[in-house]
Order: sequence, then structure tokens, then C-alpha cells
Amino acid sequence: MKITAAKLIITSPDRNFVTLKIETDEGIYGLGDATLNGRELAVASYLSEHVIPCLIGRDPFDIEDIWQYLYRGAYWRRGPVTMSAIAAVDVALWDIKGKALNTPVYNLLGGRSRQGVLVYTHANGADIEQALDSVREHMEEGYLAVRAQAGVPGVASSYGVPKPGKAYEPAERGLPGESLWSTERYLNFAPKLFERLRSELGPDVHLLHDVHHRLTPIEAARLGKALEPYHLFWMEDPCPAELQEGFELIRKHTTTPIATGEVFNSVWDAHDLIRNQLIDYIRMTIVHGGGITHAKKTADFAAMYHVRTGFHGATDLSPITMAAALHFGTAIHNFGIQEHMHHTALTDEVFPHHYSFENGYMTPGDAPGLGVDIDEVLAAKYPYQRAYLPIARKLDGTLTDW
Ligand code: EZ4
Ligand code: CO
Repeated sequence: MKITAAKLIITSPDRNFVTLKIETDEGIYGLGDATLNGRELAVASYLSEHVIPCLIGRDPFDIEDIWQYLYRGAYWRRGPVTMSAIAAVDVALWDIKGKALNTPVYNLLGGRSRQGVLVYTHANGADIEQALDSVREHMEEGYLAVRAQAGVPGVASSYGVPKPGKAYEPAERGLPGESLWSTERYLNFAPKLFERLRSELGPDVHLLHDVHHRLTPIEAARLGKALEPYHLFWMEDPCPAELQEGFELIRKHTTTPIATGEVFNSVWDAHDLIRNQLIDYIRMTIVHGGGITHAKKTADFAAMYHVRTGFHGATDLSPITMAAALHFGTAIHNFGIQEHMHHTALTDEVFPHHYSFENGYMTPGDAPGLGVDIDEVLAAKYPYQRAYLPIARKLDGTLTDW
């Protein structure tokens, strides 16, 4: 089989997605997600200018060799733009191979290790009462694991809390929005949220929380200790993780499990975190971390250190990434949990898919390949619109981590 063509489909059905479609001489095509929230066209240009010309004529079954060609062959390595572009090619090739062999991708990764993929979704509220109601609603939908975020008193526009009447979606069309942050107010408030949730909801539901890179290690240590009585499933991204050894300070002080890495793009971003057992869950996703090929190596390395996967799965990751993550989570042994936010109905219409949710678990379906398609006619009706993630400032105006 030979790759005959590859093209990009850039569409904005409620939010922006960049999709790579690789075509072959046997009529089989594969899809890969190349979406990097707020920097979409950088990846699109990397692919169209620099990667697609190198793919034509290659055998799409040579997934490892093509991966190495794009990674080592570029000379310039790593980074979210490069690794998202490589991921798009890689995922499209796994899709092609599954379709050509008439089997779902999870079978190419070792077969089923479990019947369903445990997922968590997002609950939020302007205050503790609303957050509690929101967690309850998701539990009624069947979720066994829920991430909870609530507005911090005295801090306008807290992370994870939507504007009134809107679904939570951080990317906004136009220029970057501005939000505020106060570590002091947050640290005083967050334990109260989980004290209430745990006492109202009982011991069984898995509760998660995203700190979204806002604390220093010693502040995160204080939070982790304060949350211990409410036994969270995890505390996510407690602080920026460029300084991997910084997590030692958190680890020395608390048994609250730690998940990090949604902004990582290669195993090297997590190397010390994993081998020093400083985290419990690795969040680097298939789309931003070099595709299925590199995620498999990362997960296998993590497995040796008791680290499980907990991949990022917000709405800026397209249904193609969701499907890839579900095949992956079905197959690997050290799967932990998968994030799941519902895409809008329009996004789902542009990307018809076979995956489904039931009683807290998702399954990828048994269609050959990934089991996701793209309706190109519909996609063309929703052209790309520039959008950015917000920025955050401390109460005195200092720019801080969003
Ligand atoms: O801010 O996906 O855990 N989920 C998150 C998300 C991220 C966005 C960034 O594009 O932290 O809400
Ligand atoms: Co997060």
C-alpha cells in the first residue's frame, strides 16, 4: 500500500479543529487530530509545508519508521507544534492499518485488557452549592468519577467555572480573555469545597480536582495535605511542571495522588517525574504527545514505576483523539482513567463516531480502525475562527499561570 495524498481539514463547529486525512492507493484513508488549542494554524502549516510532501509514496504500514523519520529526521525535536503534527500522522496511520486489517485499533495494541474505559467528567458551579448540584447531576447520568471546580469567593472568573448560562469552554473567539487569581483565597476555600462534597456524596464517588498549574510546590503540599481526609482520586497539575524535581517537595508532604502532564509533549517532559515516582497519573495526550506510538512507549515506561495513565480529554481534543484514547485505554495494562467532556452536538455531527458511554465507562466500538469519520461537506460550512485560551493575573496585576 502507498500513501497517495494527504490534506488538512480545518473547521470550527463551535470550536476549532485541525484534522489530517491521509489517503492511499487502495482507497483506504486514515484520520489524525492535529488540534493545538489557540495555536491551530502553526500545526497546520507545519504539516502542509513540511510533513505532507514527505509522506507521499510511503507505505502507511511502516508506522515506526515514519515516526522516527518525522522526529529524528527533522533534526529539531519535541515541542507541542512538532509533536502534535507527528501525532496527527501517527494516528492516521494506525487508523489506516486497522481498516486495512479489518480490526479495531485496540487489537493492534495488544487487544482488550478491560471491558470499559473508566471516564471522569467536569462538574462546576459558581459556589459550593452549585458545584454539589452539578456533581450530583453527572452522577445521575452514570458517571462514577467527577472533577469538581467552584468559584473562589472574592475572585472573579475562577478556573473551570463557566460564565452564567454557558457551558465550560476555555477557548474564546477574539483576543485572549483575562481572569484573576488569588492563591491565598483559593487555598482557604478549596478544602471547604471537598469537605462538603465528600460529606454529602459519600465515600464511593471518585472526586478529582484541577489546580491548573497555579501553585508553588510548597503551596501544593499544603493543599494536598488539607484534602487528604476527602480522599481525592487526584489533584491535577498542582504546579507548573517544567521543574520536575519540584514535585519532590509535594510528595514529601502528602498522600493525595498527583496527576500531571496535559501540556507535555514527550516522555522527556515526564522522565524524572516518572522514574522518581513523583506522580501517580500521566496526562500527556495522544494528540500533543507524538501519537499512539509515543504514548505506548511512555505508558510502558510509566508502568514500571506504578504510574498509570489519566489522559487529557477536554473538548479541544477532537473526537478523533477521543477515539484513539479509548482504543489505547482499552488495550494497555496500566490504564488509570480518561477525561471526558461532551463535545457539542455540532462537533459530534462533523465527526461521526462509534464510541459510546454507559454506566461510567466508555467503549471505542468495534469498527475497523479508530471508528471515527469526518463529514467534510458539513465541516466546510464552519470555517476556522481565531480563538485563544485566557490569561490569568494576580489581584495586583502580575501575569501568572492560567
Ligand atoms: O485547560 O483543555 O483538565 N483539563 C483542562 C482543560 C485545559 C484545556 C486547554 O486547552 O485543564 O480545561
Ligand atoms: Co487540566
